Amino acid sequence: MELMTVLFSCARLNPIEPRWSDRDRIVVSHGHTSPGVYSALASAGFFPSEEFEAHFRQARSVFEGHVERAVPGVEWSSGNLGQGLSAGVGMALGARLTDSAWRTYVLMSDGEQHKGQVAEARRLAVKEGLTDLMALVDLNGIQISGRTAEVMPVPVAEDFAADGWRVVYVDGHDIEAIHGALVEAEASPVAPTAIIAKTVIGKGVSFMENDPEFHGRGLTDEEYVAAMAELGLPSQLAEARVRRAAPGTVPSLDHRTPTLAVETGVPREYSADTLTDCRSAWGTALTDIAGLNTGVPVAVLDCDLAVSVKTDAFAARNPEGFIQCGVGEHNTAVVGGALSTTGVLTYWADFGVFGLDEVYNQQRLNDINGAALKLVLTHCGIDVGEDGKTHQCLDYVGAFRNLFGWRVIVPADPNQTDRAVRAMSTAQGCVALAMGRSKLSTILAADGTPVFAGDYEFRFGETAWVRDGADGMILTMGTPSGAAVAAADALAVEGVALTVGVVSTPLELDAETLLRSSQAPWVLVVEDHHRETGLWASCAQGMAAFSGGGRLESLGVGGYQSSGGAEELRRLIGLDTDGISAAARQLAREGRRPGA
Ligand SMILES: Cc1ncc(C[n+]2csc(CCOP(=O)(O)OP(=O)(O)O)c2C)c(N)n1
Repeated sequence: MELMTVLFSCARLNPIEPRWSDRDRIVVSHGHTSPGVYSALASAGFFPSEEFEAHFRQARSVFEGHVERAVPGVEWSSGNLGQGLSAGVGMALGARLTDSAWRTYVLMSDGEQHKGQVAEARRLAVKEGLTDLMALVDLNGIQISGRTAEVMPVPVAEDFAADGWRVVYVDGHDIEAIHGALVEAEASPVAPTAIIAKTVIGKGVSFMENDPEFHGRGLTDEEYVAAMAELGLPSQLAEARVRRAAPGTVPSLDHRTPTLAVETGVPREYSADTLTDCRSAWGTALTDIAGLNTGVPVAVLDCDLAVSVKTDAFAARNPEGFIQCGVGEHNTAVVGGALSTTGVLTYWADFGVFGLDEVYNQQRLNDINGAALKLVLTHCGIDVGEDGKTHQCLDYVGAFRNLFGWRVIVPADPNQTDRAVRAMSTAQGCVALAMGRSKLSTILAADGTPVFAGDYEFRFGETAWVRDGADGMILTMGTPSGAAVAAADALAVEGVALTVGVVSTPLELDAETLLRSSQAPWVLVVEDHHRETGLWASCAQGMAAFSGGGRLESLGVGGYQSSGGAEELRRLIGLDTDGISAAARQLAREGRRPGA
């Protein structure tokens, strides 16, 4: 309480304008300390204290059990321990990249210091020289299961010091000492500072002090009255209960990150005979955008894969915006999310398995926080080179399907990649762009011209209808799109006319796509993705909603695959032109399912 009270009263905040752009950023990493945070915010004038006391943890109240960005004064929704310091690092980087003077403070607990992500964040803070960043660690020695020394001993101060932080010890109940430490750290910015505050849990209430039982247990009415008496404060139980029955008056703040005025420039064109990878098209579009936007800071995060994910050219041209985070994906995901809320156009490029699968919960929290991270996932599907199954991200659509806000784009060729990069850069919220590794041909219309060039505009939800035929339909996305078109062309020679739809946003199929799928005699979904959770699943759901009667088959990835070249693997599981042709030929022969 003392740490929070001092910090929320001394930091540069504006309760009248909680999102004032130059405010100091305070991240509460131990989100379960919400009653303390709400008390301190109420004391600092953000809302009336009675409001949170009455509506704490009540359904539809903004005062959730773990702090939420929708509450005035709360900077980052937290509660999943071990992530707050990363959010603070992101915000401190934001101050540097936007040339702002805010300071960033992270309130932390001791139990969460065991988390590996905390170490990743500590090191990045030092490496980036974030001297305006401060961690205030509540060293109370107690966590849910008992004494921290027994649950998991962690040399908290030594860890910070070993990673290069300046460490200051204070008595966490001494208001003047806490204030003095804050002032001193601000006056001599030589390193990020950790204030290690020794505290006693339940301080001031004799029967609660230092007792792990009260870490998470609420008080009975009798205990509450006794505790308040010991503290010399009036009991307000009856009044609070009356107020709880009335509606709360503190509205939620819009927690979504506003879009930035980003200049996207003129798209690049890849001609009919170009053979290149979508990764390179992304890297080129990125440097175009960075070059155009001198007024909007652009940051690119990397986890030691810049050459593979094609951000090396950006790094060479914009070293100030290139943040090398090392092999620390959990930290990077949260740094990126938090940084994206500070007025910095933030990209993170990584392999699909690392930028998504490795950090699923971090990306979920970025979504909950209304962040605007632009995530570029390369090496998706089995298209990873010879790395084998540990590196095959087969759920880049399916995993995001579970997160309500994330949007996913799966471009089919370098032309579409270029346009998608430009579109995602101005899109609201978190967007992922998922692509494979190998070089792809340009998708061509029936007349031989590139489909995704010229007048083509990327639009979320829109399917590109690149072939038209009444005998059946192939719906595809991403890497195998070219092979799917080639298969349709091969069948056309045999007298079977197929429609081919190339989907770019598999989680948001438009009505036309669903209607046409429902009306086709059969639909073969071709995707380099887990065959039951990607595009096929979207079609199945959509067609069910349209009560479609056609036959829906999937040609995707049915299990973890071995190492091997992309061509070789595609041939093995039938995702090459021959395999797709064979599957389509079979469906054309069988036609509609009887009764459909
Ligand atoms: C990643 C994660 N794992 C587990 C929990 C459940 N949890 C909530 S509070 C808590 C103990 C926290 O102890 P500490 O970090 O020392 O905080 P404090 O004692 O200050 O409350 C745990 C394990 C969580 N919130 N997040």
